[in-house]
Amino acid sequence: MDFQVKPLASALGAEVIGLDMSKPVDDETQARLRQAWLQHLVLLFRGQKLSPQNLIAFSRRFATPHTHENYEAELRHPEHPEILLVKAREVAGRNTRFGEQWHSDMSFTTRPALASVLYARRMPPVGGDTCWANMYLAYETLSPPLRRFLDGLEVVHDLNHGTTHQSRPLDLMAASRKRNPAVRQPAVRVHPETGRKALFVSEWACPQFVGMTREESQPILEMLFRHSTQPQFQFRQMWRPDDLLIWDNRCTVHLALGDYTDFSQRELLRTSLIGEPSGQVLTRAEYAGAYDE
Ligand SMILES: O=C(O)CCC(=O)C(=O)O
Repeated sequence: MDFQVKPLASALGAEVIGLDMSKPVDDETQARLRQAWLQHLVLLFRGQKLSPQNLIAFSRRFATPHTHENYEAELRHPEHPEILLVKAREVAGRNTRFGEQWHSDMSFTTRPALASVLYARRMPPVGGDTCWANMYLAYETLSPPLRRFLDGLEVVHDLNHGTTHQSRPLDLMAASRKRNPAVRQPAVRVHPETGRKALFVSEWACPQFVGMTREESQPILEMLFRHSTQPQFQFRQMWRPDDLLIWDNRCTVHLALGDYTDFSQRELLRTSLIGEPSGQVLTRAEYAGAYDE
């Protein structure tokens, strides 16, 4: 099957032109798509008319979709637990959006997502873009001493560290922590398919390095968050309805911009593809102070 791949930014992101992803794809085409994806990290397919089943079938060609047991039930599609409903909703009286801070999906679990897929259903006329940053470049552009320092380090990934969760009442926080206890992850991961190293820290999830205090960790982490998300490492997606996009969570972080006011206008469907095992759940002793007694 014939298709073109058009880069959309210098750092990452490309559009695939000429394929209808509601139809089956032969093995050779799928292998070429995977190569393009590994090279560009984010692939966009415009104008796709997909049913939930088509979306799951597209996702399954890359890896097994997660069924999202560790997410709140109301976020899951009522008939297809492989699909998350990505839209703003009210939690404890506050409008909450998905992905308000930079993150890599499910990094706060011991099976961080290999990839995620978003399919745009409704979009506001302006705003609501999503940005991705290339974490290979983030790692490779650090100085050799800092790379050596990070190579041996582990970092805490905690879903409840994010600002969305921090503003929740304690009972919701406790339920959330029960579903997703904090984990330790390598600060630098070797991508299993490309062999390249990528920085694995994010503003949403990472309060500190393992074995270091928060006071010691925070200046270094803040520098890494700034460094890794600088504009020249980014691709920005301006959504249109029927856009289908897949990204590699093993070497990117992303952020949803909240610059729109009518929350009912934006809705996407997401699948999360199960990744390689990584990290371990932290004990209370290892992550002192973060658990509410
Ligand atoms: O709404 C978006 O654009 C992105 C949502 C997001 O961050 C996620 O699904 O992880």
